[in-house]
Amino acid sequence: MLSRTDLRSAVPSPAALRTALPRAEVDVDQVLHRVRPIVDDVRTRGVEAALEYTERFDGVRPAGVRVPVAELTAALAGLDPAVRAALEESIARARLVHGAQRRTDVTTQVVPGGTVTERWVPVARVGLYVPGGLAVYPSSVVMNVVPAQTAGVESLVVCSPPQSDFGGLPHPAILAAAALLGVDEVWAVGGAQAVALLAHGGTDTDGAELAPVDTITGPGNIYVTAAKRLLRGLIGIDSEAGPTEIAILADAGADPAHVAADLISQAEHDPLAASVLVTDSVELADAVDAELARQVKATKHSERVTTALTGPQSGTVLVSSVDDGLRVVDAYAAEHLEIQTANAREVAARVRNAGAVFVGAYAPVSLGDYCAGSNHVLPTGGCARHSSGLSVQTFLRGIHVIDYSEDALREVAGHVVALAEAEDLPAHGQAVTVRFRDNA
Ligand code: HSO
Ligand code: ZN
Repeated sequence: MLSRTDLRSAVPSPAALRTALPRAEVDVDQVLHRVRPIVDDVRTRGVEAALEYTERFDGVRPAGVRVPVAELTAALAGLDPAVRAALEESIARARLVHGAQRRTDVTTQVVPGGTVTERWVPVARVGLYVPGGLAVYPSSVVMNVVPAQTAGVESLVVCSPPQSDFGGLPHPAILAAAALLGVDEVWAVGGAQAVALLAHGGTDTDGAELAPVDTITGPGNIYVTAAKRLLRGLIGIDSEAGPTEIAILADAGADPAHVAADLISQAEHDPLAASVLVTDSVELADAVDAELARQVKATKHSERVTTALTGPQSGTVLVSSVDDGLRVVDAYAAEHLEIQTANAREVAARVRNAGAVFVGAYAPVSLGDYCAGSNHVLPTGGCARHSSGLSVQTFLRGIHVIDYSEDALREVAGHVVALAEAEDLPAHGQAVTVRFRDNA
């Protein structure tokens, strides 16, 4: 079922591997010209423009942007108790992990009387985008809200497209998740117009202010991503989210039924999702193919899964050893990487590039999607080579605070003046020497 790339005779260089490996082409640039007028229009006409685009693209026109708090409470009351319990567990584990990861301020004494402190300060207001579309993900509300709250962000707004099936409100599971997390500001708007409204703010139909945000996070379709790219700078963003990816590095000892199930689990997200198996065992590759044929038939979203698994972005890569496999998965830099080999922990410790690493037979990606405590908003499309997933850090800024006494400044004054002269910026040196002229 999966196409094969055979690298058993030689593994190309990391640069050459980038083109040898399967990967979806998602060209955000190509939609920028369609998204720019929407963003500009929402900047000048605000809510009125956003509601017009909502009507055009989502086929529904809510009375206003802000969802009444009573709707959040009602959605939570109507939530299936089993789903509520699962969300509560997911939130508790995410709070545990993210809480332990919040950075603390670091003060370094450079000389007696001279210190530099790195102070971690949360951004003031954050917009969390939660897509509608193919699937509805209350778990993504958890994954966006928990790190922001843990960072100490005081003002949070969740934004999600209104659904005609639910009376022009975002999906009730999204509203319930927001309520469970203590978020009371939800806007019923999606797509590029949502991102533009979050960035610029506006006035709701009832005259209430919709305050602009400082940072926007959360995955979305290509139009949402394009809008985030256009507005980056005015606002901070997380890394751009492309279709989901799973890579599995497995040897002959892996269970083909588990490997196949995990490949299918992420293919289920999107026809463009990528499922990549990297193995040194042809027998395993064959057994996984047989399992895929069997399991795909039985899975609910088999059409979408089949499209994803047979697309050019998915496939099996044959290598001659686990070490070579590591070179391949490092070059690929998957959003999710499972290690299903002997000594999985030791192999996982050698991984350099991945959004998240799942170790051994009992850590499937779905665990991380919902209930591991880790974050599931992760870099895709090879961005794991340079970026991390969403974390408490995304919502903090490290501010350097410089505190020097008179003596500490006097001690280093000569060096400041020398560097200022060398750069032909004598006024810089002057700003130091002026302080010591009287008592020199
Ligand atoms: N695997 C997705 C996240 C998700 N899975 C949400 C289920 N719900 C991207 O990491
Ligand atoms: Zn998933």
